[in-house]
Amino acid sequence: MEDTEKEIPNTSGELLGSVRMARFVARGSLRLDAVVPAGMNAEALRVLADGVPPVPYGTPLDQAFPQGSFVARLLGLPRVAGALRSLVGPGPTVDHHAVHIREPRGGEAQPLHADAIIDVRPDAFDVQLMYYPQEVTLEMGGTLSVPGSHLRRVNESDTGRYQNLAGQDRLVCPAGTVVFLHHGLWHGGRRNDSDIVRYMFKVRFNPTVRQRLLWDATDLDDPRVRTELDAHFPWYEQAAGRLERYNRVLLWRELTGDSAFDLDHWVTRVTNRPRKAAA
Ligand SMILES: O=C(O)CCC(=O)C(=O)O
Repeated sequence: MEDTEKEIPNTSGELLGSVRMARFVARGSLRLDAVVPAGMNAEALRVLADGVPPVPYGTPLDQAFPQGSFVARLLGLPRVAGALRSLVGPGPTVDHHAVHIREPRGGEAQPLHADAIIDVRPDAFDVQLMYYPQEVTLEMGGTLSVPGSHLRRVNESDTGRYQNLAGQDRLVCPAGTVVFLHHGLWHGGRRNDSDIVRYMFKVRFNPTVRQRLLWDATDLDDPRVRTELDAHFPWYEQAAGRLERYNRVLLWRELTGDSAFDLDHWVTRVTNRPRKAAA
């Protein structure tokens, strides 16, 4: 594909550092509180109520939303653009987008799910941006998500029978918050028990470049990178989330190109296939 980087409306923005990338790899999400200015949040309530025209699957980002439109400006905000570029690189395509409206005192909580079908890509991932133009209170039923669940691959709502999991996160956030989710993260909209309509705008992005060292990796050797990658989440079974830590190592190796990286020898042990003949 032609290098369209210079035409992309969002610039490289403010790139993430390695510690935040490692946190994303461990948690499966990145939260940017109140990154969208108040004026744009007020505008968003009108724009989202009117609906955002659909775009065909796989539309290059620079062609998906008209220049100067609300969504183009949202995605061009330096911290939003920088996070997106750090995660999926320059020139992503828009998989799809949707305005999610949860009516006041209406509807039901969504079952816990991962979007789309099981997607086990070990060396690439999509991200979903979720934008909340209003302050979201607990009553408004913010999006539920389960930190660290994204690498436990499930088919859509296989997880729907789980009502509550230890350590789950019910989003409560200030207006203008943007959250990026790894495509595999288990999540679901909660019931809105307030009198206020709750809006959320979601866009899924597919990378078009290899997801390797796309962030500001000058702090790659910071010891907090390893601490983040080793994070434990309360829903893991007794074995302390070995499978999750194992899968994080695989992903971190892909993202950095460091094929020797490991935590507690897990991947080194499992990938050990000596070829040397015995003397
Ligand atoms: O409404 C929400 O908070 C989340 C909805 C959602 O992510 C979904 O429908 O997949």
